[in-house]
Amino acid sequence: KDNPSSSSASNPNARTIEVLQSMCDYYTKINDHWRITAYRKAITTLRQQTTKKITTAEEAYTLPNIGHRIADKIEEICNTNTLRRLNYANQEPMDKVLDLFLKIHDVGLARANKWISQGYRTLDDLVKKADLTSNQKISIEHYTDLTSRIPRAEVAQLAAFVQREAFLLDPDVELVVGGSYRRGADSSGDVDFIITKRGTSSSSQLIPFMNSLISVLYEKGFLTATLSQSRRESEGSKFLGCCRLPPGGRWRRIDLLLVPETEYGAALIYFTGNDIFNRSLRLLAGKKGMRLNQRGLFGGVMRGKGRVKVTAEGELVEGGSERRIFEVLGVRWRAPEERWC
Ligand code: DCP
Ligand code: MG
Ligand code: MN
Repeated sequence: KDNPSSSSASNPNARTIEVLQSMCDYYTKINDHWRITAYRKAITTLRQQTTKKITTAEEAYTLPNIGHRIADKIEEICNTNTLRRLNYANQEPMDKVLDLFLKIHDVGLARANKWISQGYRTLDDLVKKADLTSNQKISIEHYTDLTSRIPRAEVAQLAAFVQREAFLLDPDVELVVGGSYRRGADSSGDVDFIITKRGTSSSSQLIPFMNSLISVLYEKGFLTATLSQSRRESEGSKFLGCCRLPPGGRWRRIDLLLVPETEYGAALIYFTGNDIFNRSLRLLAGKKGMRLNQRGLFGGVMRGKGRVKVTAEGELVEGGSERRIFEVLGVRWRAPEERWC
């Protein structure tokens, strides 16, 4: 950059290269591999233009390894001597670093800000200098895969893989993909399975099945990591992990949630979302003196004059049927595709 030794000092495109290099440095800081490569290639091309100053986007675009976006930037640099985008990037670089860190599994605002205050700016900084949990390491190691959206068709393939193995273990177990997939999304952040079996009234009854399923899925090379697994009924039995389509598919996040038949409807509502829709249903339940959570719709929770709280949660009004919960709440049935908020 401030290095006059190379041919860049005499290159008519020196200023353009300098500004592009600042953009490249910025993308390096936030680990945007794709853009880092694009900028590096464009800079290499410009370095080779030792006799002609490239001033228009049109000219730039005819050169090798310069795409439309960077071509436009080259024209902007020639017209204004800088880039608006660069000023913006330098004003809010920490927001970008924060976003980068917050996408790591088990990293919240406090942790991310602590790392920033310790001077860490890239995933590489974290790997080399920070004290990481094993989940954080996994999540950084497969950062690009795990933060990419999963195309709907791939969610369907992943689901079919799990459903097949589950059927072989116990044909009476039902597995539904909830989350954004059930709402009809084109792509999902993860695969959310809701698992139940007729005749169950406690999720602990499904734990032996879940343990067998997890071992089989590991044996088949489908599961690649366990991020957390709760076995106590009070926590709701669940498995959070990573998987891939064997052989060699991209790493994806998968959640398995075990629910007894008696709570299936409430769990379906909760894990289908979206979160805003859930919040509004809960609010509505509250207004009607009821309480909705992922285990059921409870009544008798109004305290005070004339009404006594029956149990910690109130008495169960409905848990098993999604449709019944809508009915009791007095709201029109909304198909999952209509639950975007
Ligand atoms: N959920 C919620 N409140 C939260 C987190 C989750 O109500 N704070 C519910 C609603 C979500 C569902 O759980 O739809 C699944 O959570 P995900 O984080 O997997 O979200 P989605 O599946 O909706 O979206 P994505 O495609 O990003 O996975
Ligand atoms: Mg999801
Ligand atoms: Mn999820």
